[in-house]
Amino acid sequence: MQIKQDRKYPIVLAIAGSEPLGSAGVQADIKSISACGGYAAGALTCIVNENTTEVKDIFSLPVDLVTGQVESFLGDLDASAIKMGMLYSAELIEKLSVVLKKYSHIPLIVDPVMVASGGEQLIENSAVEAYKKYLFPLATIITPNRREAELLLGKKVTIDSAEKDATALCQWGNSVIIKSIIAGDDKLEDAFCDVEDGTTSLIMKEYVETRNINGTGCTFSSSIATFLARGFNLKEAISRAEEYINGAIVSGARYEFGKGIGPVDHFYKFNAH
Ligand code: PXL
Repeated sequence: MQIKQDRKYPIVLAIAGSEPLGSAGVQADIKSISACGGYAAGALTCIVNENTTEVKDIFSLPVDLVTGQVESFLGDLDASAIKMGMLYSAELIEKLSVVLKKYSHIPLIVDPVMVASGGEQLIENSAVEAYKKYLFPLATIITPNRREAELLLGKKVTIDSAEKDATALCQWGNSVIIKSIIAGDDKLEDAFCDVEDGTTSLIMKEYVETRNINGTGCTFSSSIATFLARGFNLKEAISRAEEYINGAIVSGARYEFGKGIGPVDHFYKFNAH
């Protein structure tokens, strides 16, 4: 039988770090992309030694190896979206931006990974400015959490200032969603600014009582990347990604996992456990 070979995967290339728990980093990206209907690919930037209670060490891979992987991949394959996770150094951010500039037609989702869910710093100090100078101008959307947004803006982000802060974080020509701003006792809100039409909105989320939030940022940004890769517009991709991460957190809350911060349940729509 002759099989037609004209189908294209919605390929999402995650450029991110690895950690052994399968909760965060490229492992979380691959699970999230797969669960949301994309073809998951990954180029590693660093390897983190951690368990659920602490981040013990970070080994970054040689910059030329990281940029080389991305160049080889994109020179051969049409990615439908690229997601950037933990990059760690200013040098890597700058050199990757040189490669990615050649692929500006591909939606680029930049999760500016700076602090782990447990509060540990995951980035060199000089890298914060490098994000602004080199990567954000190339990004379709950036997805900082509240603490990362505060580091980027050099000010506190509260629910009263959230929409203004989101607008300020669009200054490089990118859209933004600031995640998990505290909005009262049992509420968190995400602040979204769509640079295309200048609209801002607050997305209300129910607070889920759980320690299992390691990799929520990776999972959410990969989910946005996948829905963009599948052809949804940004507003629709955000709304689908919000629904996906909420389900994964609620389902993951039922599991015991180590002594510290555990994972979300990426495959909650499919699993039998
Ligand atoms: O969740 C942030 C994050 C991203 N990438 C890697 C990590 C972590 C947190 O631990 O290890 C590789």
